[in-house]
Amino acid sequence: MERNILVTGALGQIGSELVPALAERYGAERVVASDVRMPPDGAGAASAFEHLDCTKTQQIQDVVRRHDIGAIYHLAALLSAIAEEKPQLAWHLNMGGLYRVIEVARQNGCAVFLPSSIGAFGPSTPRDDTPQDTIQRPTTMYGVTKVAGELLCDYYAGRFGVDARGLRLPGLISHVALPGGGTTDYAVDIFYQAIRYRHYTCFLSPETRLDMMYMPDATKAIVELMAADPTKLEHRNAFNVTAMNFTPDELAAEIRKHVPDFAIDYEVDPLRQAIADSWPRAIDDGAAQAEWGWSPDYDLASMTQDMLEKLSAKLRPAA
Ligand code: AKB
Repeated sequence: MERNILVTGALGQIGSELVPALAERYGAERVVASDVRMPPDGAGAASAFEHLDCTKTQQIQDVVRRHDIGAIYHLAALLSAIAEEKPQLAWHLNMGGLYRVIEVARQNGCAVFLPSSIGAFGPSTPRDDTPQDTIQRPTTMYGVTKVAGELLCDYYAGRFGVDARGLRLPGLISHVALPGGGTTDYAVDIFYQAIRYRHYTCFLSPETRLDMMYMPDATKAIVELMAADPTKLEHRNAFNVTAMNFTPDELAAEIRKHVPDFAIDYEVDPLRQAIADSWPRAIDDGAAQAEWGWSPDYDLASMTQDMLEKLSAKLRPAA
């Protein structure tokens, strides 16, 4: 019989859409959602919800054994800006959580998915067409935990045979759950403000170019990577993946095609600007394309149109 799937950090930006995607592919009865917070409405698309603090080994062990878990999608982590404000907590949660999860995975024969990030690169990395294998000397605590996480997963795969896989995700755009604490969060906030007020004040400068992806593509990438033939995966723990890259100015221009009176101005936040300036402008995801057939469905135009449609419906006052 197939073993079950555990998602940590299930109430976060990725988890809110990954749980339904996993339930659709594998059946809701096989998916267990967990988070350190309690859900407002029960288990949602999963069969069960567990209150789980990933810095507590015993709690992870109990959930994995009780639900006969065979794969852990480990999403619980702090994002870049909040990690830079609270570096000690970021190390404790991002590294301490991963170490405990992968140890429990080793003991129980589970596969592990880990989201890495474009934040795993730093100012000495080539910023355009950033190769899959290149210099990784990040200058943020978030980046330090992401590179260390990639290496830890490689180590557990090589040393203990843990089927650990991962993606270097770009900024993620979603109409379901807010990100909270990231450098790329502007690309979500801007849609809420465009619909509500026709105006947005951006915390990154107009020409800051970063890779981005719409959440349906991100959940597709995660699900497809974990289902991929392991014999074809050379870079199993840290595939560059992207779908588009743009600047705040270019995103505002695209929104203006649908909301003609939308205006943007800029009040640059030095912390988040410095983080963005240390990241690549455009990464090369050729290895993901070659090794497991990665191909996104959404570009800037189709993402913008879908975001505005879905968010307008969500934010419309009830009749
Ligand atoms: C962040 O901005 O921290 C994340 C990321 C790119 O990893 N969205």
